[in-house]
Amino acid sequence: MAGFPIFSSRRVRSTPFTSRIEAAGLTSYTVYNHMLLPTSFSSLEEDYAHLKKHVQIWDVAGQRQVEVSGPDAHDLMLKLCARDISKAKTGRCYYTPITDANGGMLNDPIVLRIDHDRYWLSISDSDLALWAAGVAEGLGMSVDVREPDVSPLAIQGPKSNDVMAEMFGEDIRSLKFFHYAHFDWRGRELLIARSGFSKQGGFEIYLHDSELGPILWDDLWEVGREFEMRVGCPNLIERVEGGLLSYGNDMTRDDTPLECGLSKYVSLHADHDFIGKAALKAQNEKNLRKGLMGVKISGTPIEPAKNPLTCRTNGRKAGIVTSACFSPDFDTNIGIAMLGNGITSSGTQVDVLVGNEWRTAKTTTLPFS
Ligand code: THG
Repeated sequence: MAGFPIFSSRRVRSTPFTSRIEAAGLTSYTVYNHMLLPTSFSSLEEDYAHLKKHVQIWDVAGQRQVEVSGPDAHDLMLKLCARDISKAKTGRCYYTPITDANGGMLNDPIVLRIDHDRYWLSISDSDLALWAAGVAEGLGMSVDVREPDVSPLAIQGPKSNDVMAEMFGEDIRSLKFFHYAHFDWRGRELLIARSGFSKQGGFEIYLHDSELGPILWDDLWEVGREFEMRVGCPNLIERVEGGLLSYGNDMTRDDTPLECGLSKYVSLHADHDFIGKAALKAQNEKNLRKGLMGVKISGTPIEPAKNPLTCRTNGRKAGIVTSACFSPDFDTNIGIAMLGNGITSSGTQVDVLVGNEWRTAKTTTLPFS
């Protein structure tokens, strides 16, 4: 993949782990929440094969936290989140869409209830703090919205349990998916969740003090040695296979969570109103005009594209492929597509423009299986 160097600054922020990932052979970056996020080390295919077999350490500090605290924090969260988190418990993580008044996707964070009046939203790539602060201001709520010094570090892959047990003790093996707890490290407590942007299993450490980034990294690195741990990052091939959606790529403000296949995280029958609820209810009653699906694209392996690929059926525009790559395990090109024009079922044939060549493709359900 061709590209240009990227210069960081106060705007394009480095992370507490930047020195370590650059020393370990980083080959490309993207920018996520105004922060550097690694996108490849060896190659997309090698990183992928290693992630599915061993264990990797990921600098995902770009998954910034928006902290909402104060007397009206809970009420503000109910206004913001499409998922009903009115009974959210501390020690749990909740994946939830956040929508504007039209039901358009603004973000899809993981919500952590840190205390009864304090939440963290572990955000995807949009300025959610501005939205949250604006909503709070407009409603005259008494809350504080800010970005705390918290940087997630992920340990992902089938051997992640072994690395984490060696580092933090055997108890961590019983931590359940999307639960979090505190674990001792060098005389302090680290918040650790069983979560992460892969389907290979793993953990996320929410480091609450940037200064400790390199020390935490080095300690994990030392422990990981015997488990063939490598540096990695969210992997395009693995996440497309698993149907993990990337905000800004697979979905934008032009799409609703219902169109994105996220309806199980939308609570249209909750007692309270959230922003976007009325619009989503109205949409739910009609048929959806478009929806996210998987596609298998024929022909030789394709390179990940900078822009969405155009799709058509019977010569008419049918939508776009938003993420695509070659999957070694499925031995075909796979993609995530937002398709309309009456395409709703799997097994439908569409044509996809790759470079200047029309390829045939077939729709499937997500995740790929
Ligand atoms: N971890 C943390 N913060 C994040 C991400 C993360 N913020 C940005 C981005 N990723 C948010 N997007 C997602 C999308 C999917 C999932 C997590 C974050 C995910 N989904 C599970 C799945 O699809 O299997 C299901 C979750 C559930 O059912 O509750 O894990 O990765 N800290």
